[in-house]
Amino acid sequence: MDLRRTIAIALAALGWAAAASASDLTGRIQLDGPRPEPTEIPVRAKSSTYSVQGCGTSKRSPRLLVSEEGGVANAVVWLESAAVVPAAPVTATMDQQACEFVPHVLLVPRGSTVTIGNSDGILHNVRMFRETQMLMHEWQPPAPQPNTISWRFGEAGRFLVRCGVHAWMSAWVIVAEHPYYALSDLEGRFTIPQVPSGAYTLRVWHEALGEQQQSVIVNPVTEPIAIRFAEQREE
Ligand SMILES: [Cu+2]
Repeated sequence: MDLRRTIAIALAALGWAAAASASDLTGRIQLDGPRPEPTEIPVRAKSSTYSVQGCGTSKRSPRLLVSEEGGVANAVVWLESAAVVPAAPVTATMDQQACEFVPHVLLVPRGSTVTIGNSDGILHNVRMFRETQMLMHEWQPPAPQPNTISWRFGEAGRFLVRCGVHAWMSAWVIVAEHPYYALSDLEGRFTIPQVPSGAYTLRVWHEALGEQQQSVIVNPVTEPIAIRFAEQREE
């Protein structure tokens, strides 16, 4: 085999290895400036018809959770330009506990089924919206009565869940169209696992801070990505 042919084969093998390699993309969402004070919301039902028993007297808004080091929780991070390969659907659970949806943000692949429960001893009223369109409106009797609602998410997108009688109760179901999505933890850290090497547009959405995007090159030596939000939007 002549040298030129050997080199050509070696280069082709290297190129294949680079294209086939995948690595975790990690990073951190950070809010610059002083840590915002949590917003306290007084607990009051829509009317005296509805109970707030077990809800406490006030709630901390879950909309913007910032750690002592400035890390932002519950930001959704995804690679917009990633090839659309479906992720396997799952069955996930969202519960109502002490008049809060748990978790506040739930990330699932498209095609997944989410079961919304009510562990509280009072009536809740689950409503789900996609932008301004209301997709669901269900009364949920108190536990221990059977009271779960299941919903299959056939389309990707962001779905807002609210309770119609307890105004502070809200949550999000984020339905991902491919596997390259992640949710930031309480320290603002995220990991998008096993991303094929290449150039992407990284997008970030947070319900109180808005959206950002930046270009990223993913390869086995990519450093953790820092994403900074500069200011807090109005509640
Ligand atoms: Cu409620």
